[in-house]
Amino acid sequence: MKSEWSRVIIHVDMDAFFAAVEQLHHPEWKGKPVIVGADPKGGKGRGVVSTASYEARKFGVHSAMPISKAYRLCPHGIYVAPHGDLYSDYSKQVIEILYRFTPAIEVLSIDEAFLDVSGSLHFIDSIESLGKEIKRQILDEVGLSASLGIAPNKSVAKIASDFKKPNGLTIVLLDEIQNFLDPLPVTKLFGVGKKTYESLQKLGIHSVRDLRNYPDSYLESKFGEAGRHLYRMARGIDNRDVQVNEEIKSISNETTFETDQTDSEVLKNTLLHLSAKVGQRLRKRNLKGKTIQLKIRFDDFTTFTRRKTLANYTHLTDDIYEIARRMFEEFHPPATDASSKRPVRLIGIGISSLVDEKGTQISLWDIQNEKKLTLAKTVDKLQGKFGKSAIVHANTIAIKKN
Ligand code: TTP
Ligand code: MG
Repeated sequence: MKSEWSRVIIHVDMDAFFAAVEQLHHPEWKGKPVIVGADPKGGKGRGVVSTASYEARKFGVHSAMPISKAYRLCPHGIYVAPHGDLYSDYSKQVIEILYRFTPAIEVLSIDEAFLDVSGSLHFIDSIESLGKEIKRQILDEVGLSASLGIAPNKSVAKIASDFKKPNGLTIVLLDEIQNFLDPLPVTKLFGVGKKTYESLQKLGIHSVRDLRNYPDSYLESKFGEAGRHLYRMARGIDNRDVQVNEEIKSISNETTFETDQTDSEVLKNTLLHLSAKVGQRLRKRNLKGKTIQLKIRFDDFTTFTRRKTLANYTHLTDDIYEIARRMFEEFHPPATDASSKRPVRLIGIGISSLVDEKGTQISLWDIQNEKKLTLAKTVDKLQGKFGKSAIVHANTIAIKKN
């Protein structure tokens, strides 16, 4: 492949994803303004727009807009409540297609992913035909349209996928990066939020080209570390690798004490705190595990691990703690006095043999899907459902502080 491709990174982003899935399920909604989000209640509704079909965007409706405003702009629109499970299902189908092209995939959210196809180039005729093929397979097999950006790095690829939405395919070669970025508004650069944009505007910086007039040192003096980031982003410099989502085989948390501990109460409280953390992480990922591991490192750095496999899968803090405590007491028997106990430097709890909540072996996608599920599950809901362990968690933090 040509030398302008040091690496080939593809950013895939589905078009109007939630709305497009709704249109797929209701063919009569195709070509119409579909708005997914809160109930507009005739203009009096509270809440926001999740997304809007491109037909609705023509009226000015967009994500995160108050639903009441959307209703004013587009009263004849088709308003739909979100169907999270359905979107997850489609997301899974799309990701499965992407895996045909490379195993080097980083799923960013429910509807976007980076692919590093640098290693697959000898299989293909051209970058363009590869991009077209990915889009074709998604459209033919799933029925949805995606926009792709292809570039030598992640940040340029992401900007490129957004460049010709919907149904776009934008390829930016290494020596085209600067010409591609220069005319764009700085808001297109990764990390330029509202605040940074306002500060940049005050300096008269609107486009990427404007930003490039300022040296590294000036931007750093104005914005600190973020200034150096801006300098690099404006030049399309980004060496970050695609972070391949790996299957999670275990979940663990550990704590190193500032001073070595002999106090069993402190140690057990720490175990409880760690159990709560592990439990929360399992529940958040809709996972359960069967094998609990205790890790303990003493003041002389000797380290032991103990494992115990339960009869049933669990994601409960209490179950994890109970087993961990019993294993811990092998090292620190409750009846012995503190002076004869070895000082502990580090203590950790892990859980493995993971399955999803329904008890089936977890697949790679289920792990990636965890990120997406957090979109739909609000923290409130999580805390409401698992309030007890959230409180335990808080208590044990407090105990540690005292
Ligand atoms: P996006 O990819 O940002 O938006 P989109 O796919 O709807 O439209 P496009 O990419 O063509 O511009 O987000 C993906 C999905 O995430 C979106 O369909 C709905 C959801 N979402 C929200 O629920 N709230 C939000 O504020 C945003 C931005 C997205
Ligand atoms: Mg999208």
